[in-house]
Amino acid sequence: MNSILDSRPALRAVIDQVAEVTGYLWQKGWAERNGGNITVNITEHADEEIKALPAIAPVRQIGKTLPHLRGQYFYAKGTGKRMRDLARQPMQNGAIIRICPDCASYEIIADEPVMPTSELPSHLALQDYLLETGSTYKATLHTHPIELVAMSHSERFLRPGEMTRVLWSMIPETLAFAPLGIGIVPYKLPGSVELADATLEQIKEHDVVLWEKHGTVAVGQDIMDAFDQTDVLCKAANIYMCARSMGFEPDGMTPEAVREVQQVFNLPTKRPS
Ligand code: 2HA
Ligand code: ZN
Repeated sequence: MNSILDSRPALRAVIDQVAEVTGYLWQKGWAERNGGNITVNITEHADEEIKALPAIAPVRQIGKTLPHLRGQYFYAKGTGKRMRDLARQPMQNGAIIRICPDCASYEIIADEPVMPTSELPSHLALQDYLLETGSTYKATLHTHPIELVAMSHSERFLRPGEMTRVLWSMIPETLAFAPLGIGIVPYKLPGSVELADATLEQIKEHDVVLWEKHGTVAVGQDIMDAFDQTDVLCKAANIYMCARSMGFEPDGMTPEAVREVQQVFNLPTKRPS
């Protein structure tokens, strides 16, 4: 079967990277069944031939009007599809969509009529914000990282700044690579517009957003970058968990050591929030 990727090596490379990352998500245990979802803005690869492609499924509503998305193209994981299947067959477990001129609906154009992720409102709200702010980020990743979700079951870690403070203090790299920390969104219905709105507010000031008792959302230059952001924070949570399993509350780096890393590496001197 013909694929939109045929004779488009640059677009194929983007989709190959998505497939590589979904393999990691499965291996890490973050992607049970159809858990998690991905969008990548591929508009820069939309040549005249792609722009002329007709819709292959009826137009569907996003649930939000997103004014910066007019005419933009995205690869989106399919709803109900497994990350581990996507790793082998990205175009059978995801699709290319085009945002319609009303900025409130979309159509699928390739390769197959695979309906996009149930979390499309959240993903596209973030993509709209990235375009609005002139960001070069293209990818959004929602996944279910075990240790971070476990921490979100504790009232202590839902307090503003507390989870960021603890994670930053586990290992200097967390601070260096996630200098804005992790933002918390109180529990909301998966796939809802309320969840999308709350996520957007938190991503403005954080590297990664944690949905209480559900999962994370990250944005990045590409999907590998979004994965790394999540992985760095999950590593810190894992160290915290290992210390607790050994029977003690970890001391954590001192506030002075944290400030020193912020200064030496020229990081934004943000207080945990
Ligand atoms: O795609 O993870 O939040 C399944 C989900 C919904
Ligand atoms: Zn989810």
